[in-house]
Amino acid sequence: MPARTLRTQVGIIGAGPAGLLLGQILARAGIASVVIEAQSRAYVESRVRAGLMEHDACQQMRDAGVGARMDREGLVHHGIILRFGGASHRIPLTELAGDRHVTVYGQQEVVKDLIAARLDTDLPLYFDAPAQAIAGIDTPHPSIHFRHDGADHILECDIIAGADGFHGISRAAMPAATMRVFERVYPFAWLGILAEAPPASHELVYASHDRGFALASMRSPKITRLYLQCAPDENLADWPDTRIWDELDTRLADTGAPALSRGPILQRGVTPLRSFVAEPMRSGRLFLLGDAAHIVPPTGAKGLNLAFADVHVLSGALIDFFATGTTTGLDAYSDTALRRVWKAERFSWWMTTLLHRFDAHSTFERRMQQAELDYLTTSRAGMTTIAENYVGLPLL
Ligand code: RFL
Ligand code: PHB
Repeated sequence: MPARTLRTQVGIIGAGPAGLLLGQILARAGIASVVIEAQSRAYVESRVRAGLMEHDACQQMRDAGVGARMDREGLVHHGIILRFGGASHRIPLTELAGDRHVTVYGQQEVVKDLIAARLDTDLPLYFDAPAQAIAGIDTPHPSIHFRHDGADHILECDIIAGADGFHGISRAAMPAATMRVFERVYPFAWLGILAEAPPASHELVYASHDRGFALASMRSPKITRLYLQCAPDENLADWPDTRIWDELDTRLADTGAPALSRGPILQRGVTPLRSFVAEPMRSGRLFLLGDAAHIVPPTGAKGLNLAFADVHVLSGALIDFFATGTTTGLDAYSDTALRRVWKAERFSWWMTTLLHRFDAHSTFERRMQQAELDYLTTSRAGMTTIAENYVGLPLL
């Protein structure tokens, strides 16, 4: 059977936060797109990942007309807690970072809101439609080859947005000769759980402990999200529920704070930690966004926010391009996006290095971490550095 040929202005590979937000902003500007997603709708709507949105990322949701439920249900936070040596130290984010705050709102809720908005338009979003090849990126009409409903499809476009995450096909379609990759793989991972238990703290707690890092986050007043530093090849079968809770209690201990409430564990998983940047983020008519171009370790809560920041830069450039034919914004996309990407990479790497236990560290290096934490939490300048980065650097 011959392949079915479709046409659009922007072909978007991936219905994660990056691809969906891009499609939504373009739709509101009258620009047609087709979104192609390898997985099912149920799968992408239930994938538990990020939870923390920067100040400007929330505004991007509102500006795209999808902020109403986030504003109703999201939890606004004005501070975070750094916990070490058994004591808690609050970083007053809003006070130090120009009246900006962060919002706890699960990534799958962001994805659900964006999918619902997409389905309200008559623009196509194909689930269970893996892109298999990208062709003609150096021509005015590149194309995406994908499978859907047992048939081959070819999507002809003016522009391709590769928003297909770290394991997608878009980055691999960039010419290897001009691409540079920068990478750090950390010697640990995070064991994450979602539990039906009220959070013990109203604010997120980042704990540095001799046994390893731990993080207490949340999704709602009834649901906690908790993480433990573990080995990269950690076997979940070795972690019955009581071991997970006991280890969280040990690492998150603070005599002055309430203990964790325990409850049924609804979801669990192990996430490796990596820093990764591919440069440039554009070749010809193919533009990479989000995790397809860069990965940060989750310690700084930057991945989703960085994907949104890429969308901000690319959507502006595409709106100009389709309105006037100018390529100025498109030509500047990679350099503009990368300036912010590298600063988020730096913050995420620094928070990771500051808070985790490294087996290769000597006792001297552990003392350096403790002295740095002590400095940061007692200096207004130190706390301001954390606050400014945590609420998010300005969009470019
Ligand atoms: P995504 O979300 O990976 O979406 C890519 C989509 O592309 C699809 N796809 C394809 N579709 C068609 N054809 C193909 N050949 C395809 N190959 C792949 C995939 O199925 C998928 O639906 O990338 P995007 O949009 O760039 O979004 C990035 C974010 O998902 C990611 O950065 C964050 O989740 C990272 N992250 C966090 N970010 C934050 O900003 N704040 C946080 O608090 C935070 N916590 C986290 C995190 C990531 C975590 N994990 C599990 C990696 C916590 C964790 C545990
Ligand atoms: C989360 O709630 O999933 C979360 C929050 C903050 C992080 C990472 C993950 O730094």
